[in-house]
Amino acid sequence: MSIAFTPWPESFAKTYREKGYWTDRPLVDLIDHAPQDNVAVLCGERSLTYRDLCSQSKKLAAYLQRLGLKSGDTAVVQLPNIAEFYVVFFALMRIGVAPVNALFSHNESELKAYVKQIEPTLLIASDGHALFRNDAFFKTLSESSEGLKHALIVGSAGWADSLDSVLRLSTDVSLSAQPSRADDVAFFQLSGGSTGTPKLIPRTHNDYFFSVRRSAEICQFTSSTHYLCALPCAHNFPMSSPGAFGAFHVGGCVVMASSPDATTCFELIKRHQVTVAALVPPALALWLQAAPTYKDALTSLVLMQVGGAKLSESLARQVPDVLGCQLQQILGMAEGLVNYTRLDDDIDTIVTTQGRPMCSLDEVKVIDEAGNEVGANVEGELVTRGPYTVRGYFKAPEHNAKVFDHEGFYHSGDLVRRDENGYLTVVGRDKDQINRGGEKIAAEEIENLLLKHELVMHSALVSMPDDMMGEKSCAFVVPKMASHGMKSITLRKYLRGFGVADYKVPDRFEFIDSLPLTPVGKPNKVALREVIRQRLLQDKKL
Ligand code: AMP
Ligand code: DBH
Repeated sequence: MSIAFTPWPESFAKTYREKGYWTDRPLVDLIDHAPQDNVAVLCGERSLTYRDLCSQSKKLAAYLQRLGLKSGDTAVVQLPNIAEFYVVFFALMRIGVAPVNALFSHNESELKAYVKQIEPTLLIASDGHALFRNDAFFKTLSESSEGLKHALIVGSAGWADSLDSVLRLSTDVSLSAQPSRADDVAFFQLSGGSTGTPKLIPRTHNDYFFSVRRSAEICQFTSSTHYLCALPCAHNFPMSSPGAFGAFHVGGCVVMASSPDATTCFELIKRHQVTVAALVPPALALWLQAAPTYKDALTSLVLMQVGGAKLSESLARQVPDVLGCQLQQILGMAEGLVNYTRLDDDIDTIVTTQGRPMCSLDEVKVIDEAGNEVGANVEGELVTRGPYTVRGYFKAPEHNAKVFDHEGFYHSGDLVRRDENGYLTVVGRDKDQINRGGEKIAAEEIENLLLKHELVMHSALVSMPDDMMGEKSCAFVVPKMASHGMKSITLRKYLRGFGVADYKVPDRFEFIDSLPLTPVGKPNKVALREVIRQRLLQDKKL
């Protein structure tokens, strides 16, 4: 059985195939067709060749098949940056099981929401995460979703089957199952979101494979590429732009870093002669600070990719000198469209723009509020459709009706300017989201939780400027009683009680008597952002 999703119209699919963009191959070909003796993944002291990666993922696939998992089933996976992430991903691909790969920073609230949406059969997680040290949370999850029968845990928690033992002890690799069809859902990508519940993005083999292939080509990945995976491995950027999958596609090597921290990464770069790294701007800023002390550690690095949030021109300009390598900016989204500055672009284009779309069939329009296209260098909203941009979120008809128009264009909520050469520069955002140094927070999700507090009457979450992160989050709260004595710490604790990911807990709370409203009666977030900016100026925090 295949998983329901919004397909591309037949006429588009035909063009994408005719152009050779969709090749009808399953994603597992990324590793099955790679030179098997090459090293695919370096993780701590472990080194896995493509042969190892293939055989381990076959073992796991055979084991899961014996458990009864079948094509069309789904799984929730939450793993840190370890080699098993890829073993698991490709094992699931072999038998047509579609995972949601949660970020390791995700917590009870996010995992519950994913389980509710996809009703998985299987959970694969790590006992390195507090939620999975015992079976309590798994029990809660399986009570809410009756199909969720199986758990596999990395580590030695002892309450579920151990992934390590399956990979070590199992010998049977006989498989009767097949990958899902190439134009069916392969897995779900996560959206940064702007709504109360996080939306899932169904990605097909065909569309994702294309974006990986084309990205690897643009970034000139080869079998000598050593790619440092320092961002959370489940994120679309280090997975596919070109990311680990781009490295696999050309038989290159992925070096796993447990965090983007400069000292951790610099040691790995030196030890494994890393050639390409991908970061969000706050991590880049820390690398730039640390690099002068470690300069000889970075000599192998040829390309530094930066994306996920707006990079300032001043940081961008430092990269070639301080890191001794080339910069590439990327404006991407888990929904699809990815823009790259090209390796042979002039330096001004590289430091001032976020690149241009990766292929000629990416249709990008920049539109005004009335929906009309604006001219070159005029600000407007980026809307797009193309061979790897999805046509709808998973099971979200109402939200889809708002963000996908009748021609199938995805309205990104990003405000951009496009120059005469098609290069995009991000200038703002028209969606209710905070971009905390690349980590996206949907304002509504946190506002809804705050409103559940018995003493909260209204709440509005807005971004506030921050030197390091670009943006942080500030919650304006109107308490029910004027002399409330309510404290930030109370609300922080309250939110943590729901088990939301740490990065979503507001950095600052402001208690006010009423929210300023727009003419239609919604919280006036423009005004609130100005209020907090003024307060930060007063506090000399800006
Ligand atoms: P997500 O929906 O979580 O995949 O996040 C994608 C969003 O991240 C985009 O729509 C942009 O708002 C933001 N983004 C990604 N890359 C950049 C960048 N280079 N500059 C500014 N914003 C970015
Ligand atoms: O922020 C993103 O989602 C993002 C950034 C860079 C992305 O999805 C990508 C590249 O593929």
